[in-house]
Formats: sequence, structure tokens, C-alpha cells
Amino acid sequence: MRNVVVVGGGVMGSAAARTLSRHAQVTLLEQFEPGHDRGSSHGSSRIFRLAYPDPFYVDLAAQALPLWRELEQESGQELLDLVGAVDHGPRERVEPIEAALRAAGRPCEVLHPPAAAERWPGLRFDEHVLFHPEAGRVHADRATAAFQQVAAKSGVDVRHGVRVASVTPARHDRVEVVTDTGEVFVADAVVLAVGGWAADLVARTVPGLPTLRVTQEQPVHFPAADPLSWPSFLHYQGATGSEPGAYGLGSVDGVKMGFHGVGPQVDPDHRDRTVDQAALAQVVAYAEEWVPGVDTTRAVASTCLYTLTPDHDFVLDRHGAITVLAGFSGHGFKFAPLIGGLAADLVAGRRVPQRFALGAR
Ligand code: PYC
Repeated sequence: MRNVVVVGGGVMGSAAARTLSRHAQVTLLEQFEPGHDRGSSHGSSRIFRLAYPDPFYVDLAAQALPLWRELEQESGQELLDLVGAVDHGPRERVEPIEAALRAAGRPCEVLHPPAAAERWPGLRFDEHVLFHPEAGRVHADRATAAFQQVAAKSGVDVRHGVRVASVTPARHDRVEVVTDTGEVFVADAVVLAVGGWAADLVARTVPGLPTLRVTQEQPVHFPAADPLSWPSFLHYQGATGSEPGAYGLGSVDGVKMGFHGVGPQVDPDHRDRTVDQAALAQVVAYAEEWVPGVDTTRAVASTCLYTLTPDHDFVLDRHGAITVLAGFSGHGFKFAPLIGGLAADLVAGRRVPQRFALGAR
């Protein structure tokens, strides 16, 4: 049996380890403790949605949906709540999303803003409103733990507190992984899923990585009545682009909200994780205008990392025996079980979408 080292125990590395364990002897190395909050995978919730203006991502999310259900079965945990999502904003931003959903045969419904506000009294709506039911939230912390739990049950050696210093090709097409304490692993294949640390470790290891911008983002939780009944919501602002401006979703910690990908560029090892009060005030002001159903006097902010590629497409590719999963650009979590499968495909030499290739942009 081949042996594979997966570096990075966030959601993507954990998903990869779980899928790879079906055909390989796997070691998963994570530099921090289980459930740590220094990267991009922590927190109670992430948005699940099929609604993208780009049919390619609608198709990927549709593929991920049954894979979340499979993980729920395997782990015995409820991970995905399809409470629906509302996208709203300028007609020219929302109509392409509706068109992509309809072309894929997925259900959706256009509403007038007053009708939407009546249906979801916690929210106010901009010009054009689209609801789609195959959306909601992923229980994020629970999901990463579930991938690791299933992986460990299938024999993956899950090790926390192990930081990788270098990954280099070794003799006989193998790869040498050296930790910062000098421990050496020699593997048939290595998967690098190191989130914000990709801009350093992956860039030093393989050619063709696009420029990655690592930012510190600041989501905010607000108390609200029955937050788990809230749909996810994406507010598109401005006339062009494919990214939402503001987003929100219900979670066990209240209604989470934020602006997408607006934070300052940081070094993941040397960032100040204290809350930026000016950025918090902007989210509170947004909530006061658009989200009347939350208590804006009791906002709780936290920080996390985004790793942004220039076009917000992911990087999924293999260079020799080293597979790279990177650049999830603040919207990748929902695809995690699919990414785990694509990682296993890459390690086995199978093809994955060319759009995600190293050197492609
Ligand atoms: O995961 O789709 C997403 C998302 C959009 C904005 C923030 N997260």
C-alpha cells in the first residue's frame, strides 16, 4: 500500500486524508491543536449554496451536496442544514445566478423585495431577490472533526502539534517531509493543504502557484431569535463581479455576518488577532440598515484567514508526487468533501478540472 502524508488538518486536508485512507496508508500532520482558531476552518458555520453566477461552481456544489450526506452517514453527525438562501442586489448581478441555477435544473424562486421582507422579517432586501432552497449552512467545526474522526477510524494517523518546515523530492520518486523539530517522513505522495501558509510553504515547494493574497477577515455574530431558522443571505453590491459584498447565515452562535474578502493582508504567523473596531463598526452599520432582526448592541467579532487567488478559483493540481490544495478564496468550505475526492484523484494520477491547474493564471 502507498503511504501518503497530508500536511494541514483544516477542513481540506482532513477531507483529503479521509478519502485517501480508502486506498493508502495516510499520516495527517497539523501544526496546531484540534479545532484551533488560527486558520480558515474554525467557527460553527459556513454557507452552503449552489447559487453562483458561474455554472461551473453550480455543478461543483451540486456534486458536493450528496457527499456531505455521505459524510453525515459515516460520522453519525448532522453537518448540513438546508434552510435555503436568499441572494439579493442589482438585477444584473442576481439574474445570472438565477439563469445558472435554472440551466442546471435546480429549484429557485424570484420574489419582490416587500414579499421577501414579509417572508423573512429579520432581513431587508435590495432590488432583486432570489431564493433557492438547496442552500443553508455547514456546521463547520463539526465537519472538520467528522472528517478527522472518520479518517482516524479508517487508520489515518492524525497528529496535531506537528509543524512542517520543508517538503522536498527524494530518491525513487518519493517525497521527504521534515518537521521543525527535525522529524523526517518519507512518503510516496504528499498533499499540501496548508491554507494561509500556502503562500510560503507551497510557493517554496512547487512551481506555478498563482500569487496568493492572505487576508485577515472579521466575521461578526449577532444574537437573534431562532438563528438556526434563518436562511443564508448574500447581498450583491455594485454593477459587476461575481462575488457578494455582504453575507450572513444563522448558526448556533447567532447570526453571522461579514463583508467578503475585504480584510488587510497579513502574515499568518505574525498577525494581530485583536478585533479591528472600525471594521466591526462597519458590519454593525450594515446590520442596522439591512438586518433588523439582529441585536446590534451585542456584536461579537472574531478573525479568520482567507487565501485569495487572483480570480478566486482554487488551486488543485499535482507536481510530481506533491499535490496542492490551495487558494480557497473564502468560498471553498462548502466543497470540502468533493475536494477530498479530487485530492485522491490527483494522488492516483487521475485528471481534475484544468481550470484549477498550477500555472494556469
Ligand atoms: O462560502 O459561499 C461562501 C461565502 C460567500 C461569502 C462568504 N462565504
